[in-house]
Amino acid sequence: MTTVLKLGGSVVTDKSEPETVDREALDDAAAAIAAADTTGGSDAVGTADSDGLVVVHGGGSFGHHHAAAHGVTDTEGTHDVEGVLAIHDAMRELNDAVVGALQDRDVPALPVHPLSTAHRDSAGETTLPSEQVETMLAEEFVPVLHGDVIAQSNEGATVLSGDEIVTLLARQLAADRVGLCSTVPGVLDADEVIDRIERFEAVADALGASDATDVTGGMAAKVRELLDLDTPASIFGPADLAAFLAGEQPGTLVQRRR
Ligand code: IP8
Repeated sequence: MTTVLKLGGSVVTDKSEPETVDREALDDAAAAIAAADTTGGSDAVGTADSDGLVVVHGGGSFGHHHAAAHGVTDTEGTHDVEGVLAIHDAMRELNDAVVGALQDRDVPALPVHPLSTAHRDSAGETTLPSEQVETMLAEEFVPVLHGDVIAQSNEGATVLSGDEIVTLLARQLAADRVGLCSTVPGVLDADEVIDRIERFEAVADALGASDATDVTGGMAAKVRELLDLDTPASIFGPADLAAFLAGEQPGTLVQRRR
């Protein structure tokens, strides 16, 4: 069983204070991961080589304000090397905290920094080689990736979000499960968690998105990308992380009807 889990930046950081880890929330997440079988378990499915858990985390109060300060987005790049390093260093610091919290709970976590492995072409197509992650999984480590800046042809460097990493890895690893742990308990329709999403059009109104193009980003963009995956994806809050890792489907299940 291969699982790709994203810990949202807002879950593990205090977004009201620049570069502040939410230690309690991070430790709770690390404890839930430590209690789960991260090596795939005896009922593992899929190829033995890729069994296990991959963790990806977002930027929260670390990457985003540096990216904004340097005018860098996922499409607008910079050639200012100090700016690129400021964003990357902030994300590396948060990654150190996440890896450290997992190691403190005896989870065999190892950092993977996308700046050193990924790139984009001038059309915005991202390449994130997964062999390193697959080898770590085969050796029973838990790779921990993060949203980052990466080199992009003709743009200098642009932002690679944790969400894009999740969808790229889910495809490349042929993951069995995807989980997005966010600050909300699922995709909400007037404060009610939607159990299951099979078509974007069915929830476009609730997400405040247009049927045609998604210009709102946020939850609407997440749902669209997850619907394009073959892998079932759950969106849930921190209180449901242990249940997700135990194999349940808390929050909202996003899976296109095929
Ligand atoms: O929070 C963004 O990752 P996200 C990372 O998953 C940076 O969108 C560098 C701002």
